Amino acid sequence: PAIKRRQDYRPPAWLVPNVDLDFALDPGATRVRARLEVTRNGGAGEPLRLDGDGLTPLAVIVDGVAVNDWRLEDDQLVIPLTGASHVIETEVEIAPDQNTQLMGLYSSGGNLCTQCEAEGFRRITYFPDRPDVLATYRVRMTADKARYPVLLANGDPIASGDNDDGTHWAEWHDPFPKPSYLFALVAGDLACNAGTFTTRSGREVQLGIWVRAADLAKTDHALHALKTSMAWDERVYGREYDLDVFNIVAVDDFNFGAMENKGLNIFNSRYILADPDTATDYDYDAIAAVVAHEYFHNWSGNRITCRDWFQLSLKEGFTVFRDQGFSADQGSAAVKRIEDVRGLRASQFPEDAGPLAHPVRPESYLEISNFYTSTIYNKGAELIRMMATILGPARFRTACDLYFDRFDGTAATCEDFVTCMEEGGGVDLSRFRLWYSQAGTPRVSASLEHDGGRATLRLAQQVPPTPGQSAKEPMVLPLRIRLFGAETGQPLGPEQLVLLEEANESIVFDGVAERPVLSINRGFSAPVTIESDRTAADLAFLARHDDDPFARYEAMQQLMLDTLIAGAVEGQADHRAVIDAVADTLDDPALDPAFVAEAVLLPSESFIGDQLSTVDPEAIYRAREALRGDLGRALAERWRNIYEANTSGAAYAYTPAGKGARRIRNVALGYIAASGASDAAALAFRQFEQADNMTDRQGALSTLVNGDSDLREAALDIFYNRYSGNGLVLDKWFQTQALSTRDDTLEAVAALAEHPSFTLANPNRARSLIGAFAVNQRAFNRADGAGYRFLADQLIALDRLNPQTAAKLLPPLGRWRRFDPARGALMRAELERIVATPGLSKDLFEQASKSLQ
Ligand code: DPP
Ligand code: ZN
Repeated sequence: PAIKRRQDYRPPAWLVPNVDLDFALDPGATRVRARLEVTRNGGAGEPLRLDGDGLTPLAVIVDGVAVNDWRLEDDQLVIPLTGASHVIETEVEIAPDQNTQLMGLYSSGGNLCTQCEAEGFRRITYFPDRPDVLATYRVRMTADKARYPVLLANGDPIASGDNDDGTHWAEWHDPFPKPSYLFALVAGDLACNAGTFTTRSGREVQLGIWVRAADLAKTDHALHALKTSMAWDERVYGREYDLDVFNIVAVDDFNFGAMENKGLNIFNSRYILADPDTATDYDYDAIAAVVAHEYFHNWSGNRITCRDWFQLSLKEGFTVFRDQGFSADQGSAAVKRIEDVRGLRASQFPEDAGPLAHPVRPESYLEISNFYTSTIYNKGAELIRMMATILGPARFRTACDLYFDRFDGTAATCEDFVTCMEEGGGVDLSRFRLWYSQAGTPRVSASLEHDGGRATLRLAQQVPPTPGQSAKEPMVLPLRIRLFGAETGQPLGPEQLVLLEEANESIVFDGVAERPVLSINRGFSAPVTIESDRTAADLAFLARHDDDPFARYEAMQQLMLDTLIAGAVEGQADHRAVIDAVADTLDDPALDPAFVAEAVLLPSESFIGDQLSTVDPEAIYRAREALRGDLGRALAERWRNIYEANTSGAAYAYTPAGKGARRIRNVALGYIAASGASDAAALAFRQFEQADNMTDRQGALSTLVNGDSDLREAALDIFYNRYSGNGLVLDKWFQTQALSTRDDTLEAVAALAEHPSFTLANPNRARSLIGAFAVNQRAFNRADGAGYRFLADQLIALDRLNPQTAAKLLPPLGRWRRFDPARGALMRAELERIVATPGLSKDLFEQASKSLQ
């Protein structure tokens, strides 16, 4: 297969200003007729090239005349054309029922829906399927009225009617030129939770959340989140909605979380459906964030799209940054920032340190689906955040306005965005651009010297080599810094924004009488790793006194991490400093319980592993369990008090206070269990039985699942039977068991893969068992390699159905350099087995072959 390169970009030879599509919808055989108005764009003599994937042309008509001088080159339909503009008509037949890849037009739960990003439209009809070809679409659908009473597409509905044969039809028109990846249609038996939103200029928008009738009661949260998002984007970015309708449809089978099709978002049902009995607080938060994300794409993605797929972060990084800002404004901004950094460290940092590392603007790819990564999304969002930090809020807003104004209606590049940040913000970002081209997480070492009244901060940065990039230049790192007096606990002067641009720099602070303690990278202002010479005492001091909540959390994490690393490497460690710091945090009445819950959680096993040159999963597990046990026992009374104090009789409410109480209570339950208390399982089981919400029920189940009490099996059975008809909750049942810390987790997961409720055909289900297991560091990395073999077997099977989802689950196998040679050899053997599999998709081939390098 051919590698695509960024530098090979050429403007399209033909444009398609208008397209009419006519669908005769049927799950077994859908006829698609397309009428394309094409106009030459430069270069005379170029034939028209239309992408197709698995299509066969039934007819090709040029300017009203059937022709046969077309040819197929690979999957492209090539039509010789002589003039400057023509009308091309084609007809194809596709089978939505057979579409297990879930790209293009497919069936889900008896309904028909589409997914076209990145290159799914070519599985529906012949078209120049690239994001810089913008067309206005008119779509006509005909379908059986009893089976598919609802027909939706992009834009506004313009006409509909009934035929004599039991079918009906509808026409939709989208006046905004859009790339083909934003095309969507839905035909189904769906109920609607309807609402309205009036934009600030007075446009009344009809909102609809479409689901199967039985799920209608679970859509209020999503509808509320949509209205809140619409108002937020007007207030914060000055962006208004632009059509008369905005529809969201939830489907159970979906590769992504959701898709921002113009006026017709299609969602994975896990990011729409919620009620207290079935969704956790985390689910509620995620639903609001994803609804906001897809809505925000209407401007950052749809009104301004990407010139080519190498620019994917232009829309994804910016839109993640926007949804992070939205979520921060809905509750605790500090806790949101902590969660986002935790997520970045769990997925992006390992990606940046492994064989699949790539820049935020990649240079090449085999399969674009493999580049919907944490680097494009989450590191991309950090790049926007750094520019916003450098510009400050007012100038950042001016620069965003300039970007939206200048590039509205076009397909733009990351470079266009940075140029607007420069012009609108009045800053020079020449060197900053390295963030788009250099992969790897920079490491910054910081040491602070104090001599007389002067403090000197020495900073050094280094960007590690990544595949294809052995030598790196120093980056521009915005570091928010503040010094605190070690004796008084008071800040020594205001916070400063230091722009570290060289490999080595020193910063001098005068008039520092007291010994200073360094608070650095406050708010996680740059996505880097900080190595400092701060002692355990200094970290404990910051965990108590820092006025930046993120820095306070971070000091605690660093203290825990140092202790855990010592425990893993030396087999034992002094736990007193961590215990004291956790006690102080628990005792501080000024702190928000949601923040406390984050601050007292230990770093994950994999994050501890990421700090070590060779990961020893057993030693890390033991060190972490030892510290958890000591914290549980040393602070036993506190955990009990917190547990009781946060057990209110009041009914479930999704409010910041309710969320915080449930969070800290479940953390306390975890520590009570870790202490080895004899009543821990009974306590968890009581919570499990009495819970009036999924957060408490799943929290209790997770605790029970790690143990070996009889109550474990009882709880799993009750949970399964109670929710056997609810796929989203069954996903939790599979996932909770796949994440268990027990010794027999692999055997349990292998048995679950044979469970009647398990299927690889549904991406959520596959991820809930296979994906969750592969990030369970100790279970997956069993010394005998059985975890690796299990994953490889599952991926090979999944690849035959759904290559995109299979490829997304491969990266844990590529971490072989991080482990001992014996494990490394076992991982490589499985990667080689995957690569050698006949008929492998290019998705999985790209991931596996790159992971071997
Ligand atoms: N649907 C995915 C997202 O919104 C891809 N655009 O990020
Ligand atoms: Zn997105």
